[in-house]
Amino acid sequence: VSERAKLVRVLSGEVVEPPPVWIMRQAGRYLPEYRKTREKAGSFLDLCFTPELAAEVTLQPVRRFDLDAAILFSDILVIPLALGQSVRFEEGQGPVLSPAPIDSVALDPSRVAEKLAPIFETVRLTRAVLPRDKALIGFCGAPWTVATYMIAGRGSAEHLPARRLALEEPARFQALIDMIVDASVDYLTGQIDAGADIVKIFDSWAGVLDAEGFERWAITPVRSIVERVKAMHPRVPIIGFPRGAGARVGAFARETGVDGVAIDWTLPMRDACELVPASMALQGNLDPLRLVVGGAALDAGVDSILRVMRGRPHIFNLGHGITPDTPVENVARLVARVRGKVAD
Ligand code: 1CP
Repeated sequence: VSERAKLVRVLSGEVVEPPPVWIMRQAGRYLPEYRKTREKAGSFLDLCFTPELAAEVTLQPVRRFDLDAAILFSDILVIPLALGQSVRFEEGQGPVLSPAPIDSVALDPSRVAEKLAPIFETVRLTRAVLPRDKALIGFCGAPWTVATYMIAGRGSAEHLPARRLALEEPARFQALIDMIVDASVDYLTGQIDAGADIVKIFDSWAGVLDAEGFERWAITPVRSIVERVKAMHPRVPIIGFPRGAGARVGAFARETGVDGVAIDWTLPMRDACELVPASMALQGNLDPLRLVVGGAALDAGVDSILRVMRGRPHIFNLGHGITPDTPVENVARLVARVRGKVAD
């Protein structure tokens, strides 16, 4: 009988001390071994679709820092790609999608699983070598966040193009969201069938929505994905990340059916504890800048989160992704600090 990964235990409501730790965007440019593999692959998307290399970069941070979880190396924007929208990643300026805005009638939902097969192979290769006590996290973007890129064609401040379309042509926007929901269910179940232990839904741009928009475009589509994935895989825990939701994490936690909620660094963990039912796992929420700066700023940030979260089901993480300018030695310091004794 294999040992259940600590992350899985926490997501079933167990308190594990010290808490398990992993880092959002833990495979990436701050790591010299990542930059080397990335160069070998060519483009970022070539790396995502070459299973041997993607599995290698998935494992690199776990090997170096002995983290409690690996997260599949892929991207949320492989969904528009699998639906037939063109996606490129331009050096230094992020993703470019075309044509944009795109309408659901211009997309082809029939070949999503087939197009994503290399990514499922990455999961298989990774799970085969990852120690059993480490969780493998699969993921997708939440439909709202994916739609913001499909409509604007790139990352956009305030996400005005998608917000505007949702208000002006809600039926048309709903059809796009529904198509992303279907594709995301295929993406997640393909990862679970290939060996993912946990899945996470990233709603990185949930915070720009108003009250009605948050219910309709953040909560409802995530609830559909959770219901459908859980109907097939009731024992696989799901983490939601409604970034920027503030006090609305309470509604998100209660209404979507997720097992755990990732908290961004702007919400005090103390507030998250009051907003979210006590049996639910919380993940987070160190400011990534404290990890860049290191030293006392890092230690104080870690200690204060550990103190607040003592006695609650908690997964230690950053409040958003690690940035490329992060010194590698600060990551090692973070992991040691989380696992060491906390001075009162
Ligand atoms: O090689 C490179 O420099 C490309 C940079 C990069 C990486 C390392 C991109 C482009 N994506 C990824 C991998 C990635 N993306 C992972 C897996 C690896 C890991 O976590 O270790 C994950 C989970 C994501 C998720 C993702 N992609 C999100 C949600 C999480 C978040 O950070 O908010 C989003 C919004 C994206 C879109 C995206 N992909 C890449 C970039 C630069 C962006 C952001 C664009 C923008 O800021 O609008």
